Amino acid sequence: MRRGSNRVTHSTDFQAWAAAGQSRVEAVLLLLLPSPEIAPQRLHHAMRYAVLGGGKRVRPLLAFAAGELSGADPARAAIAGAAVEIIHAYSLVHDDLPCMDDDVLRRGKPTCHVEYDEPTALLVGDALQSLAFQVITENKLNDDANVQLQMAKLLAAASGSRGMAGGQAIDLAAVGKVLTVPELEFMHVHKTGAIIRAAALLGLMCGAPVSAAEHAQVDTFARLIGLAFQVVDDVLDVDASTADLGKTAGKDAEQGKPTYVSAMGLERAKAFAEDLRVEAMKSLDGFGERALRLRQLADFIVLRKF
Ligand code: GRG
Repeated sequence: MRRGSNRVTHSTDFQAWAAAGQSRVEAVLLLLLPSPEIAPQRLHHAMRYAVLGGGKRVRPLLAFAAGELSGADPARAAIAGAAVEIIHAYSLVHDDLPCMDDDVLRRGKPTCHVEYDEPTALLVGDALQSLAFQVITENKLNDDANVQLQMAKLLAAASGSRGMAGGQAIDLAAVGKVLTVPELEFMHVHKTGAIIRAAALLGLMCGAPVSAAEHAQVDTFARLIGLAFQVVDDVLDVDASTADLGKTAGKDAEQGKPTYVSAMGLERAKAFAEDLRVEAMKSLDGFGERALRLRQLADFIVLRKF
Protein backbone atom coordinates (compact mmCIF):
# COMPACT_ATOMS: atom_id res chain seq x y z
CA MET A 1 0.00 0.00 0.00
CA ARG A 2 1.34 3.41 -0.90
CA ARG A 3 1.94 5.18 2.37
CA GLY A 4 2.03 8.55 0.63
CA SER A 5 -1.67 8.22 -0.17
CA ASN A 6 -2.36 7.48 3.47
CA ARG A 7 -0.85 10.83 4.33
CA VAL A 8 -3.10 12.52 1.77
CA THR A 9 -6.20 10.88 3.22
CA HIS A 10 -5.38 11.97 6.72
CA SER A 11 -4.20 15.42 5.76
CA THR A 12 -5.90 18.21 7.63
CA ASP A 13 -6.79 19.71 4.24
CA PHE A 14 -8.84 16.66 3.24
CA GLN A 15 -10.41 16.37 6.66
CA ALA A 16 -11.46 20.01 6.61
CA TRP A 17 -12.90 19.64 3.09
CA ALA A 18 -14.80 16.48 4.07
CA ALA A 19 -16.12 18.05 7.28
CA ALA A 20 -17.34 21.09 5.34
CA GLY A 21 -19.07 18.82 2.78
CA GLN A 22 -20.66 16.73 5.51
CA SER A 23 -21.99 19.86 7.24
CA ARG A 24 -23.28 21.24 3.98
CA VAL A 25 -25.18 18.08 3.09
CA GLU A 26 -26.51 17.74 6.64
CA ALA A 27 -27.96 21.25 6.37
CA VAL A 28 -29.55 20.42 3.02
CA LEU A 29 -31.00 17.15 4.35
CA LEU A 30 -32.46 19.01 7.34
CA LEU A 31 -34.34 21.28 4.94
CA LEU A 32 -35.40 18.54 2.52
CA LEU A 33 -36.89 16.17 5.08
CA PRO A 34 -40.48 16.84 6.11
CA SER A 35 -40.81 18.67 9.42
CA PRO A 36 -41.62 16.44 12.40
CA GLU A 37 -44.40 18.93 13.20
CA ILE A 38 -46.30 17.96 10.05
CA ALA A 39 -48.68 14.97 10.06
CA PRO A 40 -48.01 12.09 10.09
CA GLN A 41 -45.59 13.18 12.80
CA ARG A 42 -44.37 9.74 13.80
CA LEU A 43 -43.42 8.81 10.22
CA HIS A 44 -41.65 12.15 9.73
CA HIS A 45 -39.80 11.72 13.03
CA ALA A 46 -38.68 8.27 11.93
CA MET A 47 -37.54 9.51 8.50
CA ARG A 48 -35.38 12.13 10.17
CA TYR A 49 -34.06 9.56 12.63
CA ALA A 50 -32.97 7.35 9.72
CA VAL A 51 -31.26 10.09 7.72
CA LEU A 52 -29.90 12.78 10.03
CA GLY A 53 -26.90 12.87 12.32
CA GLY A 54 -24.98 9.82 11.20
CA GLY A 55 -23.02 8.12 8.50
CA LYS A 56 -19.88 9.04 6.70
CA ARG A 57 -21.76 10.80 3.87
CA VAL A 58 -19.38 9.21 1.35
CA ARG A 59 -21.89 9.43 -1.49
CA PRO A 60 -22.54 13.19 -1.18
CA LEU A 61 -18.79 13.73 -0.84
CA LEU A 62 -18.34 11.86 -4.13
CA ALA A 63 -20.93 14.15 -5.72
CA PHE A 64 -19.05 17.25 -4.50
CA ALA A 65 -15.70 15.84 -5.64
CA ALA A 66 -16.91 14.83 -9.10
CA GLY A 67 -18.66 18.18 -9.40
CA GLU A 68 -15.24 19.85 -9.08
CA LEU A 69 -14.31 18.30 -12.45
CA SER A 70 -17.17 20.03 -14.26
CA GLY A 71 -17.22 23.27 -12.28
CA ALA A 72 -20.55 22.35 -10.70
CA ASP A 73 -22.17 24.79 -8.31
CA PRO A 74 -21.66 23.09 -4.90
CA ALA A 75 -25.23 24.03 -3.98
CA ARG A 76 -26.46 21.86 -6.87
CA ALA A 77 -24.03 19.04 -6.11
CA ALA A 78 -25.26 19.12 -2.51
CA ILE A 79 -28.86 18.52 -3.64
CA ALA A 80 -27.80 15.69 -5.96
CA GLY A 81 -25.66 14.16 -3.21
CA ALA A 82 -28.50 14.51 -0.71
CA ALA A 83 -30.89 12.67 -3.05
CA VAL A 84 -28.43 9.76 -3.25
CA GLU A 85 -27.93 9.82 0.52
CA ILE A 86 -31.71 9.64 1.01
CA ILE A 87 -31.82 6.54 -1.23
CA HIS A 88 -28.89 5.10 0.74
CA ALA A 89 -30.66 5.76 4.07
CA TYR A 90 -33.81 4.03 2.80
CA SER A 91 -31.75 1.01 1.75
CA LEU A 92 -30.17 0.76 5.19
CA VAL A 93 -33.55 0.95 6.95
CA HIS A 94 -34.98 -1.83 4.77
CA ASP A 95 -31.77 -3.89 4.90
CA ASP A 96 -31.91 -3.88 8.72
CA LEU A 97 -35.49 -5.23 8.86
CA PRO A 98 -36.05 -8.71 10.30
CA CYS A 99 -37.07 -10.00 6.85
CA MET A 100 -33.65 -9.00 5.49
CA ASP A 101 -30.48 -8.70 7.58
CA ASP A 102 -32.34 -8.41 10.90
CA ASP A 103 -29.98 -6.01 12.63
CA VAL A 104 -30.43 -3.93 15.77
CA LEU A 105 -27.58 -1.41 15.44
CA ARG A 106 -26.91 1.11 12.69
CA ARG A 107 -24.74 4.23 12.79
CA GLY A 108 -24.23 3.58 16.51
CA LYS A 109 -27.96 3.76 17.26
CA PRO A 110 -30.85 1.28 17.42
CA THR A 111 -32.06 0.49 13.89
CA CYS A 112 -35.20 2.25 12.71
CA HIS A 113 -37.55 -0.70 13.30
CA VAL A 114 -36.13 -1.18 16.82
CA GLU A 115 -36.51 2.51 17.70
CA TYR A 116 -39.97 2.74 16.11
CA ASP A 117 -41.59 -0.46 14.77
CA GLU A 118 -41.46 -2.62 11.65
CA PRO A 119 -44.40 -1.08 9.76
CA THR A 120 -43.01 2.39 10.40
CA ALA A 121 -39.55 1.35 9.19
CA LEU A 122 -41.05 -0.11 6.03
CA LEU A 123 -42.89 3.15 5.36
CA VAL A 124 -39.78 5.20 6.17
CA GLY A 125 -37.95 3.40 3.37
CA ASP A 126 -40.85 3.84 0.96
CA ALA A 127 -41.26 7.52 1.75
CA LEU A 128 -37.52 8.21 1.57
CA GLN A 129 -37.31 6.62 -1.85
CA SER A 130 -40.14 8.85 -3.11
CA LEU A 131 -38.57 11.88 -1.48
CA ALA A 132 -35.26 11.29 -3.29
CA PHE A 133 -37.00 11.50 -6.67
CA GLN A 134 -38.99 14.55 -5.61
CA VAL A 135 -35.70 16.19 -4.60
CA ILE A 136 -33.92 15.38 -7.84
CA THR A 137 -36.78 16.51 -10.04
CA GLU A 138 -38.08 19.65 -8.30
CA ASN A 139 -34.72 21.37 -7.77
CA LYS A 140 -32.84 22.84 -10.72
CA LEU A 141 -29.61 20.86 -10.97
CA ASN A 142 -28.62 21.66 -14.55
CA ASP A 143 -29.62 24.50 -16.87
CA ASP A 144 -30.41 21.91 -19.54
CA ALA A 145 -33.68 20.15 -18.65
CA ASN A 146 -32.66 17.15 -20.76
CA VAL A 147 -29.56 16.63 -18.65
CA GLN A 148 -31.68 16.82 -15.51
CA LEU A 149 -34.03 14.19 -16.94
CA GLN A 150 -31.00 11.96 -17.58
CA MET A 151 -30.01 12.51 -13.95
CA ALA A 152 -33.39 11.34 -12.65
CA LYS A 153 -33.19 8.29 -14.94
CA LEU A 154 -29.69 7.51 -13.69
CA LEU A 155 -30.79 7.57 -10.06
CA ALA A 156 -33.84 5.42 -10.84
CA ALA A 157 -31.77 2.83 -12.70
CA ALA A 158 -29.14 2.76 -9.95
CA SER A 159 -31.77 2.17 -7.26
CA GLY A 160 -33.97 -0.34 -9.04
CA SER A 161 -34.02 -4.01 -9.95
CA ARG A 162 -31.04 -3.61 -12.28
CA GLY A 163 -29.17 -1.70 -9.61
CA MET A 164 -29.25 -1.68 -5.82
CA ALA A 165 -32.55 -3.53 -5.26
CA GLY A 166 -31.48 -6.22 -7.74
CA GLY A 167 -28.15 -6.56 -5.97
CA GLN A 168 -29.98 -6.97 -2.69
CA ALA A 169 -32.12 -9.74 -4.23
CA ILE A 170 -28.97 -11.55 -5.37
CA ASP A 171 -27.46 -11.05 -1.90
CA LEU A 172 -30.49 -12.59 -0.17
CA ALA A 173 -30.48 -15.55 -2.55
CA ALA A 174 -26.76 -16.12 -1.95
CA VAL A 175 -26.98 -16.79 1.79
CA GLY A 176 -25.40 -20.14 2.60
CA LYS A 177 -23.92 -20.47 -0.89
CA VAL A 178 -20.38 -20.24 -2.18
CA LEU A 179 -20.00 -17.59 -4.87
CA THR A 180 -17.10 -17.25 -7.26
CA VAL A 181 -15.27 -13.95 -7.35
CA PRO A 182 -17.00 -12.91 -10.64
CA GLU A 183 -20.38 -13.76 -9.08
CA LEU A 184 -19.52 -11.69 -6.02
CA GLU A 185 -18.49 -8.83 -8.25
CA PHE A 186 -21.78 -9.00 -10.17
CA MET A 187 -23.71 -8.86 -6.89
CA HIS A 188 -21.79 -5.94 -5.45
CA VAL A 189 -21.55 -3.85 -8.60
CA HIS A 190 -25.34 -3.77 -8.28
CA LYS A 191 -25.97 -3.76 -4.53
CA THR A 192 -23.34 -1.26 -3.39
CA GLY A 193 -21.66 -0.01 -6.54
CA ALA A 194 -24.65 1.29 -8.48
CA ILE A 195 -25.55 4.18 -6.20
CA ILE A 196 -21.92 5.03 -5.51
CA ARG A 197 -21.48 5.33 -9.28
CA ALA A 198 -24.67 7.40 -9.46
CA ALA A 199 -23.40 9.77 -6.77
CA ALA A 200 -20.23 10.56 -8.71
CA LEU A 201 -21.96 10.88 -12.09
CA LEU A 202 -24.77 13.04 -10.70
CA GLY A 203 -22.23 15.41 -9.12
CA LEU A 204 -20.42 15.60 -12.45
CA MET A 205 -23.67 16.23 -14.33
CA CYS A 206 -24.50 19.22 -12.11
CA GLY A 207 -21.76 21.13 -13.91
CA ALA A 208 -20.83 22.09 -17.46
CA PRO A 209 -20.81 19.31 -20.06
CA VAL A 210 -17.59 17.27 -20.14
CA SER A 211 -16.35 15.24 -23.08
CA ALA A 212 -17.61 11.67 -23.52
CA ALA A 213 -14.09 10.47 -22.75
CA GLU A 214 -13.97 12.41 -19.47
CA HIS A 215 -17.44 11.17 -18.52
CA ALA A 216 -16.26 7.61 -19.16
CA GLN A 217 -13.17 8.18 -17.01
CA VAL A 218 -15.31 9.27 -14.06
CA ASP A 219 -17.65 6.35 -14.69
CA THR A 220 -14.72 3.91 -14.58
CA PHE A 221 -13.38 5.55 -11.42
CA ALA A 222 -16.77 5.31 -9.72
CA ARG A 223 -17.28 1.66 -10.69
CA LEU A 224 -13.86 0.70 -9.35
CA ILE A 225 -14.21 2.64 -6.14
CA GLY A 226 -17.74 1.32 -5.61
CA LEU A 227 -16.42 -2.21 -5.77
CA ALA A 228 -13.48 -1.31 -3.54
CA PHE A 229 -15.97 0.12 -1.04
CA GLN A 230 -17.66 -3.28 -0.77
CA VAL A 231 -14.40 -5.24 -0.57
CA VAL A 232 -13.35 -3.00 2.34
CA ASP A 233 -16.78 -3.41 3.92
CA ASP A 234 -16.26 -7.20 3.85
CA VAL A 235 -12.77 -6.82 5.32
CA LEU A 236 -14.00 -4.53 8.11
CA ASP A 237 -16.78 -6.97 8.98
CA VAL A 238 -14.07 -9.38 10.20
CA ASP A 239 -11.32 -6.89 11.02
CA ALA A 240 -13.07 -4.10 12.95
CA SER A 241 -15.13 -3.85 16.12
CA THR A 242 -18.83 -3.19 16.51
CA ALA A 243 -17.93 0.02 18.36
CA ASP A 244 -15.77 1.28 15.49
CA LEU A 245 -18.30 0.33 12.82
CA GLY A 246 -21.42 1.53 14.64
CA LYS A 247 -23.09 -1.65 13.34
CA THR A 248 -22.80 -5.28 14.33
CA ALA A 249 -19.42 -6.68 13.28
CA GLY A 250 -19.03 -10.31 12.20
CA LYS A 251 -22.55 -10.54 10.73
CA ASP A 252 -21.47 -11.84 7.31
CA ALA A 253 -19.91 -15.04 8.66
CA GLU A 254 -22.69 -15.46 11.24
CA GLN A 255 -25.32 -15.30 8.50
CA GLY A 256 -23.37 -17.49 6.07
CA LYS A 257 -22.97 -14.69 3.52
CA PRO A 258 -20.42 -15.10 0.74
CA THR A 259 -17.91 -12.24 0.91
CA TYR A 260 -14.56 -11.31 -0.58
CA VAL A 261 -12.99 -12.53 2.66
CA SER A 262 -14.70 -15.93 2.44
CA ALA A 263 -13.84 -16.19 -1.27
CA MET A 264 -10.22 -14.98 -1.15
CA GLY A 265 -9.10 -14.86 2.47
CA LEU A 266 -8.48 -11.70 4.47
CA GLU A 267 -5.05 -10.75 3.13
CA ARG A 268 -5.94 -11.25 -0.53
CA ALA A 269 -9.14 -9.28 -0.05
CA LYS A 270 -7.11 -6.39 1.39
CA ALA A 271 -4.69 -6.60 -1.54
CA PHE A 272 -7.62 -6.66 -3.98
CA ALA A 273 -9.03 -3.46 -2.46
CA GLU A 274 -5.64 -1.83 -2.90
CA ASP A 275 -5.45 -3.00 -6.54
CA LEU A 276 -8.86 -1.46 -7.18
CA ARG A 277 -7.73 1.80 -5.57
CA VAL A 278 -4.66 1.95 -7.81
CA GLU A 279 -6.78 1.21 -10.92
CA ALA A 280 -9.28 3.87 -9.87
CA MET A 281 -6.47 6.42 -9.53
CA LYS A 282 -5.23 5.57 -13.04
CA SER A 283 -8.66 6.25 -14.48
CA LEU A 284 -8.31 9.88 -13.35
CA ASP A 285 -5.13 10.46 -15.38
CA GLY A 286 -5.21 13.76 -17.18
CA PHE A 287 -7.53 15.57 -14.77
CA GLY A 288 -4.67 17.00 -12.73
CA GLU A 289 -5.55 19.05 -9.66
CA ARG A 290 -9.26 19.08 -10.54
CA ALA A 291 -9.45 15.43 -9.39
CA LEU A 292 -7.63 15.96 -6.08
CA ARG A 293 -10.76 15.39 -3.99
CA LEU A 294 -11.74 12.27 -5.93
CA ARG A 295 -8.25 10.84 -5.36
CA GLN A 296 -8.43 11.65 -1.67
CA LEU A 297 -11.86 10.02 -1.42
CA ALA A 298 -10.52 6.89 -3.10
CA ASP A 299 -7.82 6.79 -0.46
CA PHE A 300 -10.36 7.33 2.29
CA ILE A 301 -12.67 4.59 1.01
CA VAL A 302 -9.91 2.00 0.87
CA LEU A 303 -7.89 3.03 3.93
CA ARG A 304 -10.83 3.72 6.27
CA LYS A 305 -11.15 1.82 9.55
CA PHE A 306 -14.93 2.27 10.00
C1 GRG B 1 -33.04 -2.90 0.85
C2 GRG B 1 -33.27 -2.36 -1.61
C3 GRG B 1 -32.41 -2.60 -0.44
C4 GRG B 1 -31.09 -2.54 -0.59
C5 GRG B 1 -30.13 -2.68 0.49
C6 GRG B 1 -26.96 -1.09 0.41
C7 GRG B 1 -27.76 -2.24 0.85
C8 GRG B 1 -28.77 -2.73 -0.11
C9 GRG B 1 -27.63 -2.79 2.05
C10 GRG B 1 -26.69 -2.35 3.07
C11 GRG B 1 -25.99 -3.52 3.63
C12 GRG B 1 -24.57 -3.32 3.62
C13 GRG B 1 -23.91 -3.28 4.95
C14 GRG B 1 -23.91 -3.21 2.48
C15 GRG B 1 -22.46 -3.06 2.42
C16 GRG B 1 -22.01 -1.76 1.89
C17 GRG B 1 -22.71 -0.65 2.51
C18 GRG B 1 -23.75 -0.03 1.68
C19 GRG B 1 -22.42 -0.23 3.73
C20 GRG B 1 -23.04 0.91 4.39
O1 GRG B 1 -22.65 2.10 3.77
P1 GRG B 1 -21.74 3.16 4.52
O2 GRG B 1 -20.53 2.49 5.13
O3 GRG B 1 -22.70 3.59 5.70
O4 GRG B 1 -21.49 4.31 3.61
P2 GRG B 1 -22.85 5.01 6.41
O5 GRG B 1 -23.58 4.68 7.68
O6 GRG B 1 -21.48 5.57 6.66
O7 GRG B 1 -23.67 5.86 5.49
